[in-house]
Amino acid sequence: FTTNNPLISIGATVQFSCDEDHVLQGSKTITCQRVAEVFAAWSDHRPACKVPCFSNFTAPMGTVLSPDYPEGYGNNLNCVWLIISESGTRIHLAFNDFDLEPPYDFLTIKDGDQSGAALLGRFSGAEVPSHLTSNSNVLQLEFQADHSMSGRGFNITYSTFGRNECPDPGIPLNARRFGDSFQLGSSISVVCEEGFIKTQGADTITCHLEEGKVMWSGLIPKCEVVTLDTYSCMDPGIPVNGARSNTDLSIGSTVSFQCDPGYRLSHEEPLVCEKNHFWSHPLPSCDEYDLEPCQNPGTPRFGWHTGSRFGIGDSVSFSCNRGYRLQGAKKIVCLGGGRRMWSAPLPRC
Ligand SMILES: [Ca+2]
Repeated sequence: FTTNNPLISIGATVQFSCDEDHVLQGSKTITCQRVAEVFAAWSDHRPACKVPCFSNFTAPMGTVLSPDYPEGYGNNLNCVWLIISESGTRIHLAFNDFDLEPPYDFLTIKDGDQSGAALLGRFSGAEVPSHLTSNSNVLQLEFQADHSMSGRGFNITYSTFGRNECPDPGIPLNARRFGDSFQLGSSISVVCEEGFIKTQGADTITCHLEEGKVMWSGLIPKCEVVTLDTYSCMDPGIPVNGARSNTDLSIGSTVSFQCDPGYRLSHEEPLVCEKNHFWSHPLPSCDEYDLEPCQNPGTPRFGWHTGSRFGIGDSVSFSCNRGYRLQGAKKIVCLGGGRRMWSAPLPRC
C-alpha cells in the first residue's frame, strides 16, 4: 500500500496485497471509521505478508524458510512444502540454520511424491542437520509445531543436480576450489587461504558411486581460522566410547587412546603433533566388535571345575580332590575384549 496523501478521510478504504512469494494474513481491506465525534480509527489491524505455509518450489535452486524466520515460527502449524525438480534430477538440501522446540516441533523430510515417499529424516532441536540428497526429483518438507513455545525456525537452501552428478559443493569460505565439474568421476580440490586451516574434509573429493548412490567421496572441506598457539596442534578430540591418555597437544607430543570394554580402536598408532600443526593421523574411532566366548579353561590335575558356560561374564569355579589344596583363583570370569581372556590363569591343586 502506498499513498501520497498523509490524511485519509473517514469512510475511505485501503486495500493491501502481497508480492507473489507471500500470502496476506489478516484483512485485505480496512476502512477508516468514525469512533466518536472527534476520533477516527481503522476497522482492523494492518494485515501482514507471510511466507506461505504450503507452496511448491520449482526453481532449480532456492531457499525454504520457516514462517517468520528467524523471529520464531509461532504455534499450531502444519506446513508442507514441495520441491519439484525436472524428472531425472535430484535435490540437495543444505541446512544453514535450525532451531525447533524439541521434541514437539519437528521437520520431516520425505523423498518422492505423496504415495510411497521414503523418509529421509525427522529433525527437531537446535542441532543443524547435515546436508541431504534425494533419490527422486521431489522432496516433501513437512513442518509441524504444537500449541506453545517456538524456536528461531530453519533456513534451508536447496539446489538440483543431474542423476549422474554430485551436488554443487559450493566454494567453501576462506578457500579456493579447483575443478568445476561435478559429474560422476570428477574430482575437486580445495585449498585453504593463507591463515586458515582445513578443519574438515580431505584436500580432494571425487564424485563416485557408493552403495548405488552418486555422492562425494568425503565431506566438503571447511577452512577455518584457528587461533593456534604457535607450538601446538588443535585438540584432536576423543573417540566416542573411548578415552585419551595425554592432554599435552604441543608439537612433538604424542596422544594415544583407549576404548571402553567391547570396543576396539580403528588404528593403534598414537597421534603425533607434527611441525605443521597437524596430527600425524586422523582421530581413531572405537568400534564395537562381536564378543566371542572364552575357551574351555580345562580342569586342574587332581581337581575339577563347575560351570559349563564360557561366554563373556560367565564364571567357572574350581575345587580340588580330597588331600589337595587349591593354589590360585578359586573362581575365574570370562572377560570381554578381543583376546577373550579369563580373569586369572587356571589354578593348580
Ligand atoms: Ca512448539
